[in-house]
Amino acid sequence: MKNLITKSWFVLHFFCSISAFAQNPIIQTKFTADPAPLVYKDTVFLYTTRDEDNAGPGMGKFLMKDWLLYTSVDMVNWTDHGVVATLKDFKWGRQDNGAWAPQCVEQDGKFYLYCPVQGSGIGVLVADSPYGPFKDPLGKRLIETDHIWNDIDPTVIKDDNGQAYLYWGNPNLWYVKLNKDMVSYSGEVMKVPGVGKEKDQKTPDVFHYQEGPWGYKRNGLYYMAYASTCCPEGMAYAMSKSPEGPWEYKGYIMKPNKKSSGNHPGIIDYKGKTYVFGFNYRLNFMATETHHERRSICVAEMSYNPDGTIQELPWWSEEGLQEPGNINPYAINQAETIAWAQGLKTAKDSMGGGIYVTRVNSGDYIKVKGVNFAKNPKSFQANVASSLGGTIEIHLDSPEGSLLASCVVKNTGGALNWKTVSSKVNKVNGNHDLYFVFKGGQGDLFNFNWWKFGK
Ligand code: FUB
Repeated sequence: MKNLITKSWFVLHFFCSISAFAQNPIIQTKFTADPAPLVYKDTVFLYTTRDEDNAGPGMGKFLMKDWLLYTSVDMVNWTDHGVVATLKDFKWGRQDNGAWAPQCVEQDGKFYLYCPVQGSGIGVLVADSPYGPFKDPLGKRLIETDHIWNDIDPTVIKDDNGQAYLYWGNPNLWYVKLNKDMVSYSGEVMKVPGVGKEKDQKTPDVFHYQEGPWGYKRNGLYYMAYASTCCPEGMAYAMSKSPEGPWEYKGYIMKPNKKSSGNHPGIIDYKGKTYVFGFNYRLNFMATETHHERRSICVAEMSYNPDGTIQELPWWSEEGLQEPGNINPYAINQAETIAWAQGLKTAKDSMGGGIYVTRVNSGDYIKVKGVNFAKNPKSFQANVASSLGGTIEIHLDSPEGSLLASCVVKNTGGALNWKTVSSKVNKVNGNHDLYFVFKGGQGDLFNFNWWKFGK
């Protein structure tokens, strides 16, 4: 097992050597899938599933044990918050695998994370904060059905009158009315007619529905986006005037592409634009020709026509979003706030600290997009921990761009023995992308917790 993990990491390290200007996929330090974005106050909370680095070869060979959280305030720099929930949070579910596509919704200041445990059913966790901690208030699955293996991929539509609906399923789409408490429901489990496979298998599914529904209400219209018939899956959608239907198929948001057996929509409006998240296998296929369920979340801007229908998008671009980024260099910035990373990983401090950047080897780098130097900085500070040591070089606008600072990291007495080191800075002003390029000898150089510039 250890060998497999090391090998997978080595491969990830190697294949991340792609364009320093790419923005898709948006997370490079882990394999992520099933994006579930939530806009809360001024922040995008992106809940994801995680494909383990050592998921074996073969289609459908998922290895998924926990759910992750990333946040962003500019859509291009994403902060890693690590694991937000795991299979262990559902004592009644299988514990070995099956942490599939979740969705988190906010209601009256509480956060409800609906999670499928594949083969055990759909559960719900509740927290007072979008960061968690999430707890299981029921101690059992939320939805009682006799088709437990099909009960995956929950999504919620909250109507203006306060009524919330939970939808889910593969290859059919079911729904129930949630009660006000958001952790119980009233009435029967209903199947959305015409969507998915009818019992006789003769009726064609005009919706091309497979799984991964993502429901929402916008300008008085109800939308149901979803992964279209496998495989490969595209992203399609239906619209309705009521959360209870009838739904009308409207076409593709993104056509299927043989590069990716799966896809899975998550859609938000944020700061005046609409964004659709999904995933591809780009990082996997840059490393190997073999299919592994090691997926990577991507994002694109999405537009509506005047009648509310959605304009079809091309396949995920490698460039991704070109939003400018919004980083204040004079505040403490977490090292795990990343627009693009080459080679390194993130981990949680087992001594009670937060997430930090680790497995930093010579030549690895982190890009942070849109750092606004309103004033010439006087110094650079980095919080690091190391037994080996190395140098953090800061370059402007590309990994080879002009050198802003060169900060030496010496042995701090241990991999979690955090110390703040500093260096002088060359003159800079205006808006720049920063590339933290790590240099040193062989092996893991140091761990990197946070950075800031002194005014
Ligand atoms: O990620 C596991 C499963 O694959 C999800 O629940 C489905 O939507 C598909 O993405």
